[in-house]
Amino acid sequence: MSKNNQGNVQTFKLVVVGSGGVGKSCITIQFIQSYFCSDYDPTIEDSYTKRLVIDDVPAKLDILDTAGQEEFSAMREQYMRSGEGFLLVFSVTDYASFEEIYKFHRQILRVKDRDEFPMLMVGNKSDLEAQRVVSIDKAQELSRQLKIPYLECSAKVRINVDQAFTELVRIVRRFQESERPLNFKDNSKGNKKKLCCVL
Ligand SMILES: Nc1nc2c(ncn2[C@@H]2O[C@H](COP(=O)(O)OP(=O)(O)OP(=O)(O)O)[C@@H](O)[C@H]2O)c(=O)[nH]1
Ligand SMILES: [Mg+2]
Repeated sequence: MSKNNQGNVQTFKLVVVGSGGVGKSCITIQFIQSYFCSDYDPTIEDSYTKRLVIDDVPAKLDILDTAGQEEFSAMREQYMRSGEGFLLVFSVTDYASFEEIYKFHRQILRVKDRDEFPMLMVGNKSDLEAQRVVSIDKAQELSRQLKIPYLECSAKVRINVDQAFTELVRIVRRFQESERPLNFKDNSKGNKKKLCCVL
């Protein structure tokens, strides 16, 4: 469904989570403003909006760039409650940030009280190949285990940045589609088959 009841473009509330320093703000700023900032300025919380067309359907993205630093972790539950889709970001140069993905994943499912929820795992800083400590194999193993897709990106050289956000929107759309009550899904098929039972 591209438009809501008022005929407006559908808004997607996306949240970028992950440990401190993995590049959440750089990915978000690269996506929104098309530049890379090499200074590290820890985030408390920033929000951005972007309108774009994904698979021929207009969308408005409300993106929340969150704090990775532990001292702000008390704010997590609140943004997890309102998020409709999550980018789980780690750095391929920081093994501890990769291990944290489990925790973010588990906390989101707990807050949502669900077995699955729209998420995409992102391994950032793929430009720093010489400093890589998380192999693609290892990341894909976790991706299969958590049942969420995996993408490697570089905010610095702008690889897979747009893809991360657009893919997440697709995941959210598929999820919302599957959540819709059956009778709203497709009215074009006419009468549903009647159930019959043989006595
Ligand atoms: N080489 C390289 N450096 C990156 C990349 N993305 C981010 N960085 C650098 O990593 C540092 C941290 O980036 P941020 O985007 O501020 O990290 P963050 O995840 O937002 O950190 P918090 O706000 O504290 O949670 C900065 O010095 C960035 O320049 C990348 O793709 N490649
Ligand atoms: Mg930040």
